[in-house]
Amino acid sequence: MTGFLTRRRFLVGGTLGAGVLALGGCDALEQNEDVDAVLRSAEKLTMEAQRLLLGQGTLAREFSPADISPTFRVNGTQSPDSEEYAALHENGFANWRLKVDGLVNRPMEFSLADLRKLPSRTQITRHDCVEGWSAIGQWTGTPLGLILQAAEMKTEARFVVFHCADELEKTLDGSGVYYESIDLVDAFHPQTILAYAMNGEDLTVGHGAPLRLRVERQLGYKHAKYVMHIEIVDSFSGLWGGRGGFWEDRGYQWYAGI
Ligand SMILES: Nc1nc2c(c(=O)[nH]1)N[C@H]1C(S)=C(S)[C@@H](COP(=O)(O)O)O[C@H]1N2
Ligand SMILES: [Mo]
Repeated sequence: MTGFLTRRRFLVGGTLGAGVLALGGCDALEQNEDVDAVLRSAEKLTMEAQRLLLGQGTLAREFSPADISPTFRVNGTQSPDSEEYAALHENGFANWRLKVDGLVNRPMEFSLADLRKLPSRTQITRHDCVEGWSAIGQWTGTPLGLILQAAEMKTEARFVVFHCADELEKTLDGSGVYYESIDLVDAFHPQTILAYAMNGEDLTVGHGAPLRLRVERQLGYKHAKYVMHIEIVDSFSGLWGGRGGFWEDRGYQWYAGI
């Protein structure tokens, strides 16, 4: 039953996106062509999401507000320590831009305000860390599929890579930049969102401000925090250790299904 309601909510969200588009001349939307392009493709995404749901679309379990954990641990990086990130944080991420490029016909850029104008999805899910702890939280953000649809991926596209602002330990080839990747099935899954809010508030630095991935059918380390740049690729062999993620390069599974 929960699953049914969840699907409805997502599909209603998509319809709403097309509705917003019909308003056309709204001032707030004229600022960024990339925002307009996302809205134009929202209806098509709804159709594709529906097909996905009728096919193999298993949803991660969703919970009620009463289930939200009173404390949600901050894990891995607590705060990226680069000067660039500090400067972005200092003025409330007003100068932060999410870049979307790689194997796309339309490279795009979004401010946080741009993302907030797009149709959003809110979900209460359980986060499971490979280290053995779990916590339930509510996440709100932009469906990743909306962004990818508008960027028009090329036919060679196979993976979505998330480049993050932080570095952890630098053990391999001198770099410890955090990054992650998922395939297109997970990328277009209705619960895969770029979250800018947690439990109804702006994402904190600890939890990945200003934007973090939620990919609910996989373990915690796939949920990249501090996402700065999304790159569409046909292979991740050329990136860092070549296994598709910071922890994957250090021996963890690339597909971390729960
Ligand atoms: N950029 C970045 N993303 C990251 C991490 C990190 O250290 N850096 N840690 C991962 C791990 S192992 C987990 S369990 C979750 C923790 O998210 P939280 O701090 O919001 O609990 O973020 C994941 N994403
Ligand atoms: Mo984790």
